[in-house]
Amino acid sequence: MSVVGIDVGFQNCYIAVARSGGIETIANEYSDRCTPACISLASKNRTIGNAAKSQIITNFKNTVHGFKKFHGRAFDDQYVQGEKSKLPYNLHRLDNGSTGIKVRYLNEDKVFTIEQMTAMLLTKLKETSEHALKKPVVDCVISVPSFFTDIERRSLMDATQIAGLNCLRLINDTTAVALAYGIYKQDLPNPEEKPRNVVFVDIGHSSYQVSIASFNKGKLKVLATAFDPYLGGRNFDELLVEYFCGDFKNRFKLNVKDNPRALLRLYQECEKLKKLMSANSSDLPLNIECFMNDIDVHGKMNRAQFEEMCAQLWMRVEPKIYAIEVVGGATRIPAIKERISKFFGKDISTTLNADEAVARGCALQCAILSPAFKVREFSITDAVPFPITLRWKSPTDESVGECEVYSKNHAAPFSKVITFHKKEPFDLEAFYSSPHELPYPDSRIGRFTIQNVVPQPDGDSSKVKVKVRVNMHGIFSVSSASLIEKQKGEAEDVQMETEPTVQNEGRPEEQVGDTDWQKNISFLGARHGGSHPVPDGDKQDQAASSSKAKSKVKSVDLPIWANTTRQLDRDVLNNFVEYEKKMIIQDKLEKERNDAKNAVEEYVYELRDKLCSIYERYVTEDESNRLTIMLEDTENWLYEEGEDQEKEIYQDKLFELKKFGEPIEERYREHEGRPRAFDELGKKI
Ligand code: ATP
Ligand code: K
Ligand code: MG
Repeated sequence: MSVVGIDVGFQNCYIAVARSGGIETIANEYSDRCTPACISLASKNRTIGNAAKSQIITNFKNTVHGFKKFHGRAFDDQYVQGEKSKLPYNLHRLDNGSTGIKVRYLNEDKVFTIEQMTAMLLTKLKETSEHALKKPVVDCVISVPSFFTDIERRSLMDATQIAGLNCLRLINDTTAVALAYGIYKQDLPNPEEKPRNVVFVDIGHSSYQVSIASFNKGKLKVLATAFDPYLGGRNFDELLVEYFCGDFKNRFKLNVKDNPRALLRLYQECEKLKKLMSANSSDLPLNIECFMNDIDVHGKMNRAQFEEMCAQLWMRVEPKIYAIEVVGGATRIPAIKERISKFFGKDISTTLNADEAVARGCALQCAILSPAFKVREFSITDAVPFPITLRWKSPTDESVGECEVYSKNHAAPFSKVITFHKKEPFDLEAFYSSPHELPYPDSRIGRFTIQNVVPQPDGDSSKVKVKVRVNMHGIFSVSSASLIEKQKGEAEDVQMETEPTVQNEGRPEEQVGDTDWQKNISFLGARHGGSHPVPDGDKQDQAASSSKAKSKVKSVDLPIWANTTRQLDRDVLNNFVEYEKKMIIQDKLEKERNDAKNAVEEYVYELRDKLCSIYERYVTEDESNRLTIMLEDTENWLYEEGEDQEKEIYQDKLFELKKFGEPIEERYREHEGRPRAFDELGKKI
């Protein structure tokens, strides 16, 4: 079992793994611990990560980045439409209304879903971890913005499946940071003592997340979360880009926005400038050669100017700050740090690695969930970011009702059992209670039909127990339902209740007793936690047996028909899984083909070099001339008809060359080896 944590950022991804007893962040094939969230599609393959990032400008129409927040969003969504106008690649409306990305791939127009795009990225991250761990990676924990709604989380989960990963938990970014912070702390208060409260701030490229967590020995509980899903480092880049677009229009008469390549270059340069300004308060230059119409442009900016320009954005930083621990690339901006510190009235702390804390937290969570890995017991209770309401109705029954089953900041994961009294199948509709505070346009979560409900033999309503749950991933579901059959002579179940009752479900030892909440609704249990992956509903038996007590009721499981908005169909998902595998093979074949070609090229250079140096003494002039011509021909061939051939053709070419090269190599080695062998012998004597 692999222990891998992945921070899938809007711009930057990081991987941490458990290795030789500790958690470490690992580097990719470019010795870079950051893998850009970037995918470039081409006529023969796709490139992902660093290699793709270097194609942002050259292959701008087919190089995809900045798509993380399209998960679960309709094409017509306001956010998607707003982004669309700024993106160099094309978005496309899929048949089901969701957002697709249209590119040229393998010389064809192709539309990929967002799940497929993220799966591509995950494939790369999976391969990087497999390379580091030298074994297959399937199990992992992946980070997600705390404000992601049900649909966005489901969509991300689909992506993990397409990539062949088994995501044990989607963990909120700031919860991962809290775990990375707390698990090694030796001085946390004892369980019965007053907890230590810490505020975590993560400002990345696209969003701003804050959470307050309380710590005691062996556990952390997220008390509250807050966020601005639309404020991050990119907003500052955008302001700089705007400024220089205006500046270049005035001084150089250039319409940068009409030229996607120039605009992308300007974005890159402005991001660099922004980073430089974090460390420097003096005037800094921005120079781009051959920017547009063969014109070199130059401009300048300093921190004070920048801060003035961003006045609107600083205001958005302030209201939500209570911070102590800050992470995320954009928290390196001095003015941001200043605001945070000012608001809080004390110095902020940056004890965590700003770039890697999320990934490390993910890996730690994975290690905790892994039975194969020993790690300190640490329980994590997260918070529900948006309140969830359940509404019920039957086809004939007039009684429509609803109740908020999860309040804002309610502990999660958490299960509840709701008892209904029904004579026929009925529908449950789950939705977010306060659409206005939702950073997503659709408050629906899903519709769940409780099937096979029948009256009792005597015509009375049946007692139906429905279990709802916010699971490890922060995803809501109606996980099970059962009909309690009345036994003859038992008075207990005969009483008629019109209102359903809600019970919290939890481990018996954690029961906190009844808490009156609303008329006819009582809370009985506690957190549904524990430190092992809990598939939906598997605590059912344990919970049922503990609450069943002495009564001899018979319960019958009821099928549930679930219709959650915009989740991929099984068949569609399976097709995507197969297609991802095909693309992986295609990339592998293309790599082998390129390697074979490079091998020919390298051999040409190597042999030519050696012919006029170390091999000189071992070839006749005639032989050398013939071979030199042959090498030159091969080199020309590589640039002409040999530019784009099958792997086998390159292998044959190399074989041909080696037929001439290797005998020389042998003669050389024999001669060179002889005196050395004598030396060795001499030493022994
Ligand atoms: P998100 O968390 O929104 O999904 P992310 O995780 O990809 O995004 P991070 O890697 O945490 O984002 O941060 C990237 C942002 O931080 C970029 O906007 C980048 O320009 C900015 N950044 C990085 N270093 C600095 C610096 N020294 N000064 C200013 N900004 C910086
Ligand atoms: K990141
Ligand atoms: Mg991030």
